[in-house]
Amino acid sequence: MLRLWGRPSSARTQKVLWTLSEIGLEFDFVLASATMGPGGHVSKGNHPFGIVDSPEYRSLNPTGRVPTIDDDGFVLWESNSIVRYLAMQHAPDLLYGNDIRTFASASRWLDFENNELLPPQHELAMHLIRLPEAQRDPAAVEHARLAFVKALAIVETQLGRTRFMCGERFTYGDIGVGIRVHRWHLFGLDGPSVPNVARFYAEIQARPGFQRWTADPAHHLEG
Ligand SMILES: N[C@@H](CCC(=O)N[C@@H](CS)C(=O)NCC(=O)O)C(=O)O
Repeated sequence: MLRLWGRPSSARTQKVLWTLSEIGLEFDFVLASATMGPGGHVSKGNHPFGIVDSPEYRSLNPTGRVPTIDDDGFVLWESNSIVRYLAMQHAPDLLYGNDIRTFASASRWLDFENNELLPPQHELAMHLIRLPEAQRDPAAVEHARLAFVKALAIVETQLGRTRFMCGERFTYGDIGVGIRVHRWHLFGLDGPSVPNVARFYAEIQARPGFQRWTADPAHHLEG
């Protein structure tokens, strides 16, 4: 059976969890992290899930980060590569219409999520939630908020042209953006009106994969 190492509060792990759920693959989920544990972030004195510092895990993933998968002996890390692999190996029709250009378009939006939406949102998570209050910086929050809003405008424009990020049907390119839109909504910060994003957000919230692994606010707001 496929095995996944990660943690539920990791948006990168959630990309893999949501993908697995869309496909309907059964898997073992091994809780692993150096920075988060059952009680929250280690900066608040909590014990981490661990595993990632063990020689066994490092032999699978030398970065010591999550997520990692083992699919019947094929080991892979880097969340976006895992999502692409799962789509190609297990569900090309479902996740990109078995079409190379749709695959490439979805791959682009996954990279955009990683490069443009993730960095400011990571800053927001640290300075709004994860760091001890004395270390939180309102200027860092404002800087990250503006950077996120700028990237979100690009998503808004795309969703004004197409129902989903890559056209009229759901693809794996919607997963990364979908998680960031959800987390942004939960943060409750000021931002411009984005009606196309709102329509998209309502659509993805109806998907069982979103509901199972991404919806729970605790996976975004606790740390
Ligand atoms: N580029 C890597 C980054 C992996 C990464 O930074 N993962 C975070 C969780 S989102 C992590 O391992 N944090 C430390 C930990 O939880 O031990 C990927 O996309 O998989």
